[in-house]
Amino acid sequence: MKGIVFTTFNDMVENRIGISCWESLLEKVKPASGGIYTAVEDFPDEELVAMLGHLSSMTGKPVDELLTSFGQYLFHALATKHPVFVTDKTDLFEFLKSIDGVIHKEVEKLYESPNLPEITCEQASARVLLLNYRSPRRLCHLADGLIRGAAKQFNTEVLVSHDLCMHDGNDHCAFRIQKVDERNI
Ligand code: MNH
Ligand code: ZN
Repeated sequence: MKGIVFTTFNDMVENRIGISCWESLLEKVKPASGGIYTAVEDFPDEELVAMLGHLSSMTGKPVDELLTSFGQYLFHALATKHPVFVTDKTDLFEFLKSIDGVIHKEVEKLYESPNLPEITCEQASARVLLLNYRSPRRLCHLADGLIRGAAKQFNTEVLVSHDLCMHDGNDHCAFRIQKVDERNI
């Protein structure tokens, strides 16, 4: 996982909970980096997973829920760092359809060999987009948060359901994203 994911996780923990929480995560996980993460370097996925586990024990919130909150926070950070991807599109569904073929293609050039998921979209109707997620890292709850972060960015109220999940033995996760408000269609 690229350092930007870790630096953003560090920011979220420090801003939402406090620096002492981040320090205790470092004491428990003892990352080889000592907690000094740089944006384009790679760090072990296991470190993030371990930190989420400890954060879950500390807050009493389930890991999946923490990962979804983190996805929303991460979306905001990525959109701030790379504003062109969000200013380029006016509609949430058009944006989500551009992740695989445009955004993550550019990410391949900006970050050296990133570990990106495969995202495919199918527009089922004017108000419904089906989004499929595939990744050996099975970070679908992060994807859920990123989708919600994107919806907020585009001022679009949505209902998101996670209809198939890799954690239940499926070969991919399927999300159904429904626009609630007529004005966004
Ligand atoms: Mn996207 C990982 C960039 C929007 C889903 N994404 C990453 C990584 C970068 C990144 C960088 C880290 C790669 C690595 O660790 O090696 N993503 C972006 C940017 C935008 C973006 C710049 C928009 C701006 N990403 C989205 C959206 C989704 C998404 C929206 C929602 C479906 N991205 C992911 C997921 C991962 C990821 C999920 C985690 C990797 C994985 O699942 O294997
Ligand atoms: Zn899933």
